[in-house]
Amino acid sequence: MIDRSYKELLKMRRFPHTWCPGCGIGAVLKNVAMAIKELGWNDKNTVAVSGIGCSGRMSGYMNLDAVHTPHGRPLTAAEAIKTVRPDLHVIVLSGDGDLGSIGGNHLLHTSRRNSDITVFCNDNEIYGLTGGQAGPTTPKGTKTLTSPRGEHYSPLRLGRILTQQAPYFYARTTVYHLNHFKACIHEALLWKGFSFVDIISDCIELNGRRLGFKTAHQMFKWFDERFHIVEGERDHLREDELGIAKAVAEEVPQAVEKVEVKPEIPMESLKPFTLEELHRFDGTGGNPIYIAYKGKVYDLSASPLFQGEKRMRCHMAGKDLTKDMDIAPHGEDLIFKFPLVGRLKL
Ligand SMILES: Cc1ncc(C[n+]2csc(CCOP(=O)(O)OP(=O)(O)O)c2C)c(N)n1
Ligand code: SF4
Repeated sequence: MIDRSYKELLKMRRFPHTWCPGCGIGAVLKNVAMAIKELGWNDKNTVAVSGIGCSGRMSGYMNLDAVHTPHGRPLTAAEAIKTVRPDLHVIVLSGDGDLGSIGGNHLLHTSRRNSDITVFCNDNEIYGLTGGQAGPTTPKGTKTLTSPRGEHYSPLRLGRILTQQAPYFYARTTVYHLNHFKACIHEALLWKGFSFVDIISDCIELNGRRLGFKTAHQMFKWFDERFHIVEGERDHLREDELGIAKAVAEEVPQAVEKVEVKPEIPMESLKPFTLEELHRFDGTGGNPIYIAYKGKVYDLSASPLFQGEKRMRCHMAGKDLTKDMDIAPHGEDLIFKFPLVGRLKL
């Protein structure tokens, strides 16, 4: 008997849904709900977040606490939820346009921060909801509403972007390769850290038909021609490969800063300068640039602050800057690098 208990996780009262017949989104929603059910997760411990688009409507059909964010912002909301409620499972259900275009910057940084959320990207390679405009993942040459002679630009390679820096989990699958698709969803949900499932899907009405496909099934066969499944541990995927690329955190060696310990020179052995004498060392007439700080005199002639046409800091040359430095403490680092040449005679 077929187990239909996953339907508890769907808001059945909202059905029939708004998606076109044959659209891949239904398969994404159903299989994510099935995987959540299999893991024993429920509306008490799982939250769904979406952006805007046909795909972005998915969270509204889930019988979970759900957030429907503005366009491009599901990752910000998801990361915030996970931050304040780490006990919850947080999933994002959205489209390639929402996540990769207007939400692209959030994708970079949420993945970089390795927030423990799982993203299901219904990647139909088009802006579906708004009528079939070319989106960030539209393959070059594709005829769309906004590129009737073929898309001019190369697509954003989500797989390359998301596997640049460990740790990462990036899976590519399609709505047609069902067993593979299910396995990717399952593994992504269990991954500790940021996981992204790039689900190649169809928008039959506003992309497929323009490309000449008569049915969604014809598009699925096209996915089968374009992609093949690769098994086993992978750290990267080629563009025609379906699989899981993952890597755990790299051990980044910490740079040890070498601090040069200069021997302390006794004050009495330093050359004494009165304030009047110090004023003469202002860089004019071939003189070096001296500055006094906390009773010691330093030679700042080599400092770039005093070089160049404008010699920007020359008003400070030949002076005792102790009081000025009290309000600019980082200046100490600048001064201490330079040779100590004397002391102030009080
Ligand atoms: C700030 C803002 N810009 C643009 C839009 C228009 N808009 C709504 S959905 C969408 C594209 C969604 O594409 P995708 O995420 O790929 O979802 P699909 O509809 O293909 O499932 C755009 C551009 C918007 N709603 N808000
Ligand atoms: S317009 Fe495209 S993406 Fe939107 S529901 Fe229809 S087939 Fe699906």
